[in-house]
Amino acid sequence: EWEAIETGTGNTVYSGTVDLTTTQSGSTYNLTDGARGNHKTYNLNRGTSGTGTLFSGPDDVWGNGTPSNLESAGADAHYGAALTWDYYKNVHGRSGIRGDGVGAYSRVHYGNNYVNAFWSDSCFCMTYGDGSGNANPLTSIDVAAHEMTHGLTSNTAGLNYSGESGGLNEATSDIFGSTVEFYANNSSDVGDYLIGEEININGDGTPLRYMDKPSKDGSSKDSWYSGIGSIDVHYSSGPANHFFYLLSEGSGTKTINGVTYNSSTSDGLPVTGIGRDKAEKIWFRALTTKFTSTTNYAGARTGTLAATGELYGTDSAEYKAVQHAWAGINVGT
Ligand code: ASN
Ligand code: ZN
Ligand code: CA
Repeated sequence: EWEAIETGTGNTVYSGTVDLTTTQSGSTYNLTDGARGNHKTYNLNRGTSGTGTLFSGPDDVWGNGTPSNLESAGADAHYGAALTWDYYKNVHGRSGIRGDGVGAYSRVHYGNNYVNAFWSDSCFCMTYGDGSGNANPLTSIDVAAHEMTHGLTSNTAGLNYSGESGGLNEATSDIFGSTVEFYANNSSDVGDYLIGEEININGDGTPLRYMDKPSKDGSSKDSWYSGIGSIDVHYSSGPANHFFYLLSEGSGTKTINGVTYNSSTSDGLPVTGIGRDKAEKIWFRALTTKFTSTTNYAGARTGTLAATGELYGTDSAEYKAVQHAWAGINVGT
């Protein structure tokens, strides 16, 4: 049966009212993104297995902006997946997670009071819980892009999810979670170097993670040290997140989109940022052409320097900034 590509309206929980790409089949609309590899968004309706049901209905309006309407989080997830698709396509020239133009799918309303979201290689899909009290679905832009980026990492570098490579895997998801949020340019969920600031995961409105100073979460590390491979990958990601912030924005105090950051270096030396547009190209090139499953922090330094040399030359200000940013988190000199 023929399906027409349509533009519907999503009334999301976190990102206001947005356009969603959908399909129409007869008199029924579906949350199937006909412009992005037919990425579909399903409602698990608090179940924990299978796909549940594809979001569908008689009109092309999805949700009402509150989590109690189960379409609302579906709209967030569909929007986040579309943004992440567009970001990789338009900024990095990659069509879909595998680069083959094929969409993944999303499942929302996983379980009851489930405070997590995750990517799975086996289903080629991402899944979102509704958070504490089912009141804070984990469907913000940065979380969606974080999870989808785990799919990208699996299909490129394949960074093992333990030890230092695991921290680099997690940081890659935080880095592109943040850059997708900036790319979205959404006035309700503005770009920042914070992860999960929308989803109230701590119950007090604070973000899950901070890229300018990762230790602000109480557990993540700001700089590399010899034992970092034995802590949780969501904490050993800290130095690489910090590297990316320093490379993009530089050390010191800076306010962006109303958030004030304060980033210092382990060697006390200043870093001059090269801007996010260049930093994200360096990390993507390193991830997709230099890193392997066993890349550690020292290897990430080597890989990003090689990528930077190819993009900007080894005599460039960009190359020096990459050296200084790694030195600022105690990797190399
Ligand atoms: N939300 C978590 C993450 O993407 C799930 C996990 O621990 N893998 O990192
Ligand atoms: Zn992750
Ligand atoms: Ca964020």
